[in-house]
Amino acid sequence: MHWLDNLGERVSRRLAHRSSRRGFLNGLGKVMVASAAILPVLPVARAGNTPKLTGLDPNEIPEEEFNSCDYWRHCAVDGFLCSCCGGTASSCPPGTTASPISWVGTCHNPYDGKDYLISYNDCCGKTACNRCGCNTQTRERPGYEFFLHNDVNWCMANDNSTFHCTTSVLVGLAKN
Ligand code: ABN
Repeated sequence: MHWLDNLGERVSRRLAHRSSRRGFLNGLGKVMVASAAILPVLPVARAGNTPKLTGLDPNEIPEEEFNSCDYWRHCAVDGFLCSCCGGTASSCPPGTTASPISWVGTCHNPYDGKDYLISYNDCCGKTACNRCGCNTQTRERPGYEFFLHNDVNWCMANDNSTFHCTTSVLVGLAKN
């Protein structure tokens, strides 16, 4: 083993002679900076961190989409969306009163693939809001099938039957 000891000593001495601690730290620093720059751009599956949209919470949907007639919850609305008139999709604007009777539609939520019952209650007691007018007709029937027709002023039973806007109240899951 004597020759191996000698060889090891010679190699170590040569290495020590040619390198310095500062040089080693310099190299190590460069490797650390380079890896910090490269690692974040490596392809990593991050899909698990993205919250899955339910389509049920208005706060998770951009206002523009929520106030569009194409938003799934408004699939059978006939009126001005109350969320554009100072109320929300499920509450009337100040100074108006919800109609106790309504048209109930069944809408498909594309976010979770389920069908929901939506009650389209009118808000009554102020002149027509005239913003975000929608007339979507999923599963609506002609006027002679009165209770399957949504082109009706549901404020008719209110003290003040002036129609202002319509809410799209989520009732619950539809049973198929
Ligand atoms: N349900 C909204 C509405 C009000 C008045 C007339 C037609 C439809």
